[in-house]
Amino acid sequence: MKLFSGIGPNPKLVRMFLAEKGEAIEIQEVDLMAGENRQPDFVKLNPAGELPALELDDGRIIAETIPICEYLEEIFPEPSLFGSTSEERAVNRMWARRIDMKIILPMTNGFRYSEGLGLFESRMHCIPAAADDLKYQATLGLQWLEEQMSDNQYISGDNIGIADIALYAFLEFGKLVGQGFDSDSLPKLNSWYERIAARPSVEVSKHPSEG
Ligand SMILES: N[C@@H](CCC(=O)N[C@@H](CS)C(=O)NCC(=O)O)C(=O)O
Repeated sequence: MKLFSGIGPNPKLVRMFLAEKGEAIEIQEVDLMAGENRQPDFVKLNPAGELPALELDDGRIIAETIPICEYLEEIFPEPSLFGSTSEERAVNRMWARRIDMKIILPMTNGFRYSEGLGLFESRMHCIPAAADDLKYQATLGLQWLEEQMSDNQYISGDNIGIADIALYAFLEFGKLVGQGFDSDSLPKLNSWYERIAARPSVEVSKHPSEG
């Protein structure tokens, strides 16, 4: 099994997920900045031309970050990061989906249509006029999340799960690209962020370019 990985929050999410499980698999670096993921050799593997992608031992490819994590959860069940019961799994998936829709999608498109335009305009249809509104939508998503955060240590309850890992990978990315969150107005989110940032999996899953 081999993970096609590279710079950026989606591959980071999968590396962090593996690190939380204490698993290390073969990693093949793909040069996202140079657009290697959009070249025919890679597009043959993942027609979406995006990272990450997971190559199974029989050569089949699984793409899309959350389905990759769901597969890894099944083959490396402990510790569970999706939940141990049907109800826990539903709650984890619910939060991961909310974070995806309300925060990750507007944040990443906001980046691609502004600071990332030079990199992305030849790769996809970009809408520069939408960038500021998308970034604002992501901040509204974070404000909404702050209001939902209870006294739980983690997004879905008492244990770290897929929703925490997804949110962390993208908030770390947001900080790098001018979409850092306002820690004063989002104190619960900030405490949560510091708690996750201190986990060994954050260090273990760093991209080689981070030193
Ligand atoms: N829907 C995909 C999104 C993957 C994605 O956007 N990956 C980024 C890296 S974080 C990428 O490959 N960007 C380079 C490109 O689109 O050319 C998933 O969930 O895996």
